[in-house]
Amino acid sequence: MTQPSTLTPAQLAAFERDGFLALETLVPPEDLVPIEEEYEQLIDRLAKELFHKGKISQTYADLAFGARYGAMIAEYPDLANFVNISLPLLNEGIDPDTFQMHAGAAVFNLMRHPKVLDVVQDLVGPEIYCSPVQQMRMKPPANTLHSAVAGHSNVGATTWHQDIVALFDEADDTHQITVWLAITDATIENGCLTSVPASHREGPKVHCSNLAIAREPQVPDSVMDGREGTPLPVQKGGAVLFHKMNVHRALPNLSDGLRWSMDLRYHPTGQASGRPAFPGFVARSKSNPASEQRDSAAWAATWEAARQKILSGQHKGRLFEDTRWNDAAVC
Ligand SMILES: O=C(O)CCC(=O)C(=O)O
Repeated sequence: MTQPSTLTPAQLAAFERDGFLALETLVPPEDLVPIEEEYEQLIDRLAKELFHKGKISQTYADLAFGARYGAMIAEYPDLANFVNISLPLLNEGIDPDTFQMHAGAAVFNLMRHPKVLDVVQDLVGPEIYCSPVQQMRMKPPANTLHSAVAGHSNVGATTWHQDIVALFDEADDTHQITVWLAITDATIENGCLTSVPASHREGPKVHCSNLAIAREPQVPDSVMDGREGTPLPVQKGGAVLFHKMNVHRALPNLSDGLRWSMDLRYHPTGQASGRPAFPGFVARSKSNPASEQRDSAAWAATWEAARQKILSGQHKGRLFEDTRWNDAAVC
């Protein structure tokens, strides 16, 4: 160990037993200020650009951040792409205008936050790769959602799934950990996660494609068999850690405010991410500290290079695994 363990033996045992661990607090809320400011500026810039292009009817400049984002996305559902921290998960129908993402410095700095990497190190060891399998989920109140995005898990509720389902089989042996980070408080009312304890020991589940949006695969009700899972509310700056086989979902946002989180994934350096078209980076290395990516602009450039490669047709193959364990007899 390069440093004292952050997770207690009881927490490590709980993660092993349940396949998840909720940390009521992890990143100090003051360390979330840069991302709040970065997104405030992003939304302000996008409001002006989208209004100028006639995509939204006004800039909503008089609204507070969450309400402004909610009003904009209600008019322009593709806004979800512009605020996300991954390129869209599309295998066909890619439109260069909306094949967008946000790769800002505050996002990068949170991915490398020492408190995040310390808990990841306790689970995967000291050679830590930050996977490109990552999402920013900004969820306005469910009753304000445009029908075009209501079924999209970055904006509306998230259906039951195991994280491994969205990875190509190159990552079947990858020791991937999800770190789900709450940027606002996550409550039962505003759509916190719920997870089925010990489901990571049950093997892969049938996932059916949700044809509404990007074919997001989900475990059908017939397979869930009435199981509701354990709700996992955490405070702003808190986190939930997941095993890649754990079955979980997020509840709808029934509050009148924004519910905001980011999910990050890490695995030991050298293992496959399961999403080869997208770039990850070495987040921490005990054996070779010089290999760590510490430059947010260089990291952003890797995403732009991937975007150009995909748009130009140089990337051969699908971007996103959306068909694994899709058993027609069940779906
Ligand atoms: O936040 C959400 O809505 C879902 C997150 C999730 O399912 C995940 O991180 O794997």
